[in-house]
Amino acid sequence: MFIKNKKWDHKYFLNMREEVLNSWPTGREVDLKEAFLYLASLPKEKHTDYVLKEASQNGKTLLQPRAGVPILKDHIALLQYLQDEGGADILPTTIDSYTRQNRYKEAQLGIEESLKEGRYLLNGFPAVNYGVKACREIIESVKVPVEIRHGTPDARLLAEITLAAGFTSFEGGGITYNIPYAKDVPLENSILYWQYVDYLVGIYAQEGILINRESFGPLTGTLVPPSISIVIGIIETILAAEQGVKSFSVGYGQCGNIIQDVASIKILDKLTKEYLASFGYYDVHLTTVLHHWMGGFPEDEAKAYAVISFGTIAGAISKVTKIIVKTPQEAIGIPTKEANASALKNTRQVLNMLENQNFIDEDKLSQEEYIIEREVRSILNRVYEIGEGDIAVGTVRAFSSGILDVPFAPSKYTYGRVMPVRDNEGAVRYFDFGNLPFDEEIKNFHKERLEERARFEKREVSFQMVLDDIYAISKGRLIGRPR
Ligand code: 8ZB
Repeated sequence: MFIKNKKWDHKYFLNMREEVLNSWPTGREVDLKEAFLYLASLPKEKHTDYVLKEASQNGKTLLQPRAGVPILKDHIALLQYLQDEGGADILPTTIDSYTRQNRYKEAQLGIEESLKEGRYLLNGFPAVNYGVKACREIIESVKVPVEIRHGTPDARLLAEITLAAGFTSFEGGGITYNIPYAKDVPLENSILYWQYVDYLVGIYAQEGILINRESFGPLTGTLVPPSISIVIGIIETILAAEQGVKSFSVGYGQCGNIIQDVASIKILDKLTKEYLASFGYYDVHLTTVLHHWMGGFPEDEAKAYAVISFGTIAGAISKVTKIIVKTPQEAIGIPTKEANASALKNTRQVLNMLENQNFIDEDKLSQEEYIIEREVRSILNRVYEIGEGDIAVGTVRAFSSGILDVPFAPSKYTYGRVMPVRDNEGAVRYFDFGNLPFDEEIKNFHKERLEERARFEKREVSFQMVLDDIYAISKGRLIGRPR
């Protein structure tokens, strides 16, 4: 195995960097010394880590939309609208699919054809093609920090260009931007590419410039059991910390049972901090992120708002640091700027109304926290063991043997046996544990919960239940009950 969870040798980084910066012309625009000065000259309000710190200290929840169009001036106007009209606290720049696959020639054609035809032929903003200088126009046109959001197994060049341009947060990770996004990129490769990104962020940190890194918690967005998402978030945090990252956000996708969602965010925060410390990383600023429901949405906009608001409730009660907001047009595709801003306002209203309210049954909450925590520890401790003390080695081995698994993932580098289903209260449980290293207490807990639902619905626990659950929310329910 060629990867290890070990801080890179600087010469090794510099050698690879030559190759990365020479792989597309705009790579040569990157000048690190000049970039340090540029980032240091930005007002603190444009630094994601500063804004996150202010929010977590004041118990405030920040809002961030998704947005990206291929024409620079349109992209700037879109972000300004989401900032001024929607009240976004952190802005995004969502990258197009060609760039995510390092297909910069096709992205270039996409820009040119979009200009010619007067409509967008790319599904996001191709930042590599625009290069450092053009990207800085974005940063200079808005008042809040901007994060790069994408889905790229190999984001080395994208990171070089956008960090130098003044984007102060960068989403992704070797696991979360591979397993749900690619079919045949070996996990070892993507972990290596992301160590490069984290090492680069570490170089900025040495200059006093804290770039925030964010893991993509929702994974496949399809009934991912909380413990799987949490384990992977913790691993990506540790891999990043080893390379020198000092500001990290772990994420979680709304599942729909409020108690489970609140418990998950609390355990995500608590255990990530605990494992960071136990691995000896004491100076990483950690924050949490909630993604509104990532599965299928109802087409009806009023119903979609209900799904969104429901997620916001869990975010408010768990005091999550940031919410990534879905829109009423999710079922249709990329939202209009108006729909996007409306969703931000809807989310803000729910958050404001829930300030200091808490109506969660503490017994149920601690029972849920207890089981999630036990599951996370079971998996993580086993990953560490089979990695013989190296979490990167353990991760690769765990994915090939099913000790770690992600449901419905396209990647052939997952075992692909684990299967989720909802219980009678809509919490996501395990229908098939695959090879996850759970003891009888954990397994029985899930079995009992599923039997309770089976009795209520007067049918067997079966794969049909799983299918019904996958479509339930888009059809107006949480649980896929028989008709
Ligand atoms: C994995 C993330 C999927 C979500 C949204 C999708 C979906 C993708 C853009 C976008 C606004 C874009 N998304 N690309 N939203 N502008 N360019 O990410 O709709 O909700």
